Amino acid sequence: MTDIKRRTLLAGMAALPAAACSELAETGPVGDLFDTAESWHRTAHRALAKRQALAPEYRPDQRSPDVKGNGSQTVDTAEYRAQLANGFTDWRLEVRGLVENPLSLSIADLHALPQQTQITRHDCVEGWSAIAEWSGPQLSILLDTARVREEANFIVFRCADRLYNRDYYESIDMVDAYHPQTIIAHELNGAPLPEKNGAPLRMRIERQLGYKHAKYLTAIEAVANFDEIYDGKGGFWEDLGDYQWYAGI
Ligand SMILES: Nc1nc2c(c(=O)[nH]1)N[C@H]1C(S)=C(S)[C@@H](COP(=O)(O)O)O[C@H]1N2
Ligand SMILES: [Mo]
Repeated sequence: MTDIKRRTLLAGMAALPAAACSELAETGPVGDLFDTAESWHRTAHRALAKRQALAPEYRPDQRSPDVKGNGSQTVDTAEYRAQLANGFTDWRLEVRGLVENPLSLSIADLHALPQQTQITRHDCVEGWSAIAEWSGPQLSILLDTARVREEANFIVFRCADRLYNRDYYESIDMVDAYHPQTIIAHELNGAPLPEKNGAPLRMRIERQLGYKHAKYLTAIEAVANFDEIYDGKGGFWEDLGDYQWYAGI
């Protein structure tokens, strides 16, 4: 609840002796105020509950034969080639920005965390989907370990690749960041993430469309707003004006 809503609700209640509440709350102006705050709270709670709902999960036999590579299918640098050739032993994932305890993690560090496996459907805004099994630690574990500061409102994902001469990046709010199915995937269908699907690390944000699922992940950044980040709209496609920031499904 916002401070203004809370104050409005409390002021409405304090204006009356307790005994008068039940009669007046039905009809008078105080009742209207109380009803408004009540229904606001109910609506907000329902909206939040909807955002926190789980995405459907599928059986192994429902998996698609392949998940095609879309957008970038590799990172076109000598450094990435070298990393791919040596099994990404030098890849680092940073957790930084508005956090008390910045992290720099290797792929082995991510393997050492509790793992989650989920079979979900990827929906691309271009009109195709694919069901696949993804594994990796929950983003919430990293955020809790890094201790995200109170001022942070969004989580930004930085990627190694460029598309149309721009760095790919995306962002989500804290509801999706702490959603239990939001994971940093290092495996697809039980094997290390293929190059075309974002090796060695990519996001799975199961309540959002495909373009939010950042591939070739290099850093996770907690921010208050997007003012300092590229064109300030919170993502690669958003900056281009092609797709909306909120891509909930
Ligand atoms: N770094 C990066 N992440 C990305 C993209 C990209 O081009 N670069 N494309 C996005 C889009 S539009 C989709 S649909 C999915 C595609 O994931 P896939 O290649 O595993 O099918 O990745 C998303 N994440
Ligand atoms: Mo997409």
